[in-house]
Amino acid sequence: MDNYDAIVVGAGFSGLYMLHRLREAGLSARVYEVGDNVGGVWYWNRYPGARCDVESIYYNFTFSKELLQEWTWTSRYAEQPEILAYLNHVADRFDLRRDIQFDTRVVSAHYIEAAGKWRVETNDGRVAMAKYFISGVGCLSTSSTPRFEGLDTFGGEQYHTGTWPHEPVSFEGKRVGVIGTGSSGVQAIPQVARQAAHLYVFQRTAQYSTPAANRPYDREYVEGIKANYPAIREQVLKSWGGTTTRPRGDRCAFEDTEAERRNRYEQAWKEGGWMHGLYKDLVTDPRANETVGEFIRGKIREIVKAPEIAAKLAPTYLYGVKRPVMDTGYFETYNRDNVTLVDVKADPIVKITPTGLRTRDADYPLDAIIFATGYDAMTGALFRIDIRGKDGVSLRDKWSNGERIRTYLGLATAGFPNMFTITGPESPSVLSNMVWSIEQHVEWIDACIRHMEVNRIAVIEAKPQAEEAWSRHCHEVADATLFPKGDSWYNGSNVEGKKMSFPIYLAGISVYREICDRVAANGYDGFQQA
Ligand code: FAD
Ligand code: N01
Repeated sequence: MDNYDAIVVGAGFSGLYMLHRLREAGLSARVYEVGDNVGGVWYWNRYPGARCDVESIYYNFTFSKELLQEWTWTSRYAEQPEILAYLNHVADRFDLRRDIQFDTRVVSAHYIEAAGKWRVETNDGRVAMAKYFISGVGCLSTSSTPRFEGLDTFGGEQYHTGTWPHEPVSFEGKRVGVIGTGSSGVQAIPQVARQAAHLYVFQRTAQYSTPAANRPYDREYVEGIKANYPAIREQVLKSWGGTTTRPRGDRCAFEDTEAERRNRYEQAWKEGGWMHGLYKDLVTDPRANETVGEFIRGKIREIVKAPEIAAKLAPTYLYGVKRPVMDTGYFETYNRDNVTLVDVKADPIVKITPTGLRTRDADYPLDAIIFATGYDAMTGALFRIDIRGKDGVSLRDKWSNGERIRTYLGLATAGFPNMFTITGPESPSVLSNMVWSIEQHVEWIDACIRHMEVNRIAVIEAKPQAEEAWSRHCHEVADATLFPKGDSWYNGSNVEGKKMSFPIYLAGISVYREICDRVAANGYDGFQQA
């Protein structure tokens, strides 16, 4: 049996940086990764059009000045191959691969109280022990395909955006169906439409999408950013979401006149990017929210030539309560002759057939189906591991399958000693620039582990009262916004039968960092240590 100081699951941004810090602390560590290489999301998501939607210059590590200086992004929103190349560069530069075991899934992790260690079993039947068990499994790493009747009978090609083949895929001359119009679908649809003989988009919920306004970076701009990085970092640390792309508005929507609001929205539409931060009450006041919602619907009506298609594409829910999307030519795609929009709320999917897809009212013959149906998010990857803490209690049961998540700071949960969750539920995670949130968590965990090693502490565990208070606070903050009011993967409503308490801390990354730092400065307040 192998023994390590720490076991880390996942070799995306989280696992890679965690491994680096553990090594720097002089600890032995093992990373297990299902894929055959590093990259996480950027290893798996190779669908056409995949790119980040946090600007590239912010969507990278900042822990190494040298790394920051030597890597140069080529466009505002880097494409998947470039981000994957970056993560491979990080792995090589810090010589990380030798402690990563690829093609290996962690199937269980049980806390053995008598030993004060985690017993971790992998799908090759091997067992390893470690004092620390750290999850870097990702919030969006478990793809979800709805259980459509007849799914297995389809004779054509099937893809999910989140597990795209590594070989080139051509849709040339094919009839293709895309199910799903979230970020992945919206990125893929314009690209697939350019290749396919005919593209059918099966839309259940219309999507608020705003232009990305992607552009190549010019060298001068990137050099300017690099020269200025310390100051930029300071600004980002004070921000709500982890970028300075568009500072959050300090006014309410109705403090401006209609014409002023319109100007502001027009300007933002031209610049590209999300719009929910333009006024400070857009995500708290439904009336304010409606002003930006109606602006985007107006844009859809302007872009899409056929009024009946524009009407189907116009979302009616609150803007921002589903993760807003950024696109490159998404709505324009519906002006093409080879694209058909099928509203599957009005005409539901009945089954997949050997030759295509059947809705209640029609049959669609297809050569390929792309499932852009998203993820079993936030808890999916954690629950696929049989994680058991003290007294054999499983994490899945403790959190009632997600309905009653309880964490302390999103980093730890009572009853699961020496276990840490990078970007775990009830941290800012997916409503922030995740790379910065990952760095913050990794550095906090690293400092906590160093504190334990220096002070010869064997066990650290969140106190139940501390996590109860944190969870309550987390919900209070969320309930003061519109976010929990929508159906989205944030609360699991995209996955049949799933229900989740709203699992994201919404006070912003700067407030959150201060709280985490204070907990550490106070000797890990809220944790019991032995
Ligand atoms: P991941 O990258 O998801 O890596 C987790 C790894 O853990 C995976 O490789 C997985 O195979 C492995 N794993 C899981 N379970 C096990 C197991 N049991 N055993 C072994 N290995 C396991 N965020 C942003 O902030 N900005 C963006 O622009 C952005 N774009 C995105 C685009 C896409 C298409 C997607 C899906 C997500 C995007 N995200 C974005 C969110 C993204 O999740 C994070 O930015 C970041 O990549 C997460 O890194 P991670 O290492 O925490 O998780
Ligand atoms: O997944 P989603 P995603 N029948 O859950 C539909 C990140 N990301 O992969 O809304 C028919 O958003 C579902 O419909 P509905 C980002 O955080 C970032 O697109 O549930 N349709 C929806 O339209 C993002 O938010 C980028 O009614 C069904 C779609 O499938 C997150 O990952 C790019 C259905 C799923 O949308 C997830 O995005 C990609 C059914 N039975 C991803 N079930 C960037 O740009 C589901 N749908 C950086």
